[in-house]
Amino acid sequence: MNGNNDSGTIKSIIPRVAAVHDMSGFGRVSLTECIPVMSAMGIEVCPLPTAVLSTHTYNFKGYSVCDMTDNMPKTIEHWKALGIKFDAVYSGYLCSPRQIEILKSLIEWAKADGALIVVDPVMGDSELLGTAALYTEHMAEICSGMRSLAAYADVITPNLTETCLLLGEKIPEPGHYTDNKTVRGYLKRLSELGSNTVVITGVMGSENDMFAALYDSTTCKYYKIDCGYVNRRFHGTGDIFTSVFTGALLHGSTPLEAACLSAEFVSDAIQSTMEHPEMAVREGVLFEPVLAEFFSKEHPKKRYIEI
Ligand code: PXL
Repeated sequence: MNGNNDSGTIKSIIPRVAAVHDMSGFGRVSLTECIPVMSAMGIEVCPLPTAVLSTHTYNFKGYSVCDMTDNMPKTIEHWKALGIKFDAVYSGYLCSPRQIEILKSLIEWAKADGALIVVDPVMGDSELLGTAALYTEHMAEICSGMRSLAAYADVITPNLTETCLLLGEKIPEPGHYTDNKTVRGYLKRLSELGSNTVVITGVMGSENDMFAALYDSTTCKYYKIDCGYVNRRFHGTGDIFTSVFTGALLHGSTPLEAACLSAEFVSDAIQSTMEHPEMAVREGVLFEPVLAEFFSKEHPKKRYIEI
């Protein structure tokens, strides 16, 4: 046996995820976070790049963008021909409206074989960008497609700005506080778009209270998960949150356990960033020093409450 399977399937040895994100060369987002984080969790990551950029788009001028839309169907066809089995499809930043339909075709194929579908509807962040909110102008064209993608997903993980974009609500001002009743309403309405599990990241309840909110429709319970407030803005935390969340679900965690682990990882990465005040926000969070130990240590702290 040489490992090549003549029956036309390539089974996963460890959990395998098709990761549909951009590759930004500098700035720690998307694939440059998803690959190392999920690899450290013992997950095989197969990237399907949506774009290749010199840097991400936040606070950089003159970045190069190579739109990978035309390459995506070819990659998917090759994967199908090889019979590669995916345990999950995890999508993030998309570069053109056409990528929505291409992604749906990948999801339909992988889901027929039982893959978990995680959609992070990456579009913007008013905490960083003010009420203009969108990462780039083309996100306005992608928004309705992101909403339709939710019906294909088991899990969606928008931040608060993306939540409002998906629900047609007013974009929150930076520093805006959201009460529990409003959070529950958002979670419920998002779940009605079609996914069983909904996480909203980057919510502020009050001063010093930064949390992720979770709705698990199998238990009909709502939770707040403490993300460890720090008085500074960060970029790229949503991508590491959802990478850990997806990895933990693939290892059998419940959504609540997965959300607590993700919040702790983001919080530790933020602490490590704070040790380097010379780091600009656009450089992302310094998660690399946290990676080596994080997934082998215990995580005893209780970080959630039911709301
Ligand atoms: O993490 C969000 C993200 C992903 N990909 C690209 C981005 C951003 C946010 O700025 O610009 C290219």
